[in-house]
Amino acid sequence: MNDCIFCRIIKGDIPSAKVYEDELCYAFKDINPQAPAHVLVVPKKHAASVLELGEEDKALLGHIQLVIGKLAKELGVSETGFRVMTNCGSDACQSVKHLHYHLLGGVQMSEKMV
Ligand code: DGP
Repeated sequence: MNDCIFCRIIKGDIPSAKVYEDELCYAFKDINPQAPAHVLVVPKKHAASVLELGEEDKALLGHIQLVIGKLAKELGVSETGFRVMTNCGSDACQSVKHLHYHLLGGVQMSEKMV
């Protein structure tokens, strides 16, 4: 989508600090990091959220989970722990309408989720 900022990042039209890329997904450092390690993992296929994905996307979603684990190791947070979250919709304050997973680590986090 031309007007989607993450699609434009994936295409290279907008610069990003890339940490990983393969045929299905792209990962880059969050512009406004909330933790020492804060990476966004996004599918190359545009979907606003998981609500727009279906059975045909099962392999893609599984692949992203495995990439997140690989990146957690590469970022050095797999031993200490990390958090993975995706915001969906207004109550969750989703600001970019392209499915993305926040990978956060490198700091002791709170037990609170909201
Ligand atoms: P969310 O609130 O879950 O939709 O988070 C969107 C995240 O995307 C937010 O943490 C900031 C990040 N972000 C927004 N625009 C850009 C950008 O142009 N570059 C990078 N690297 N991150 C961005």
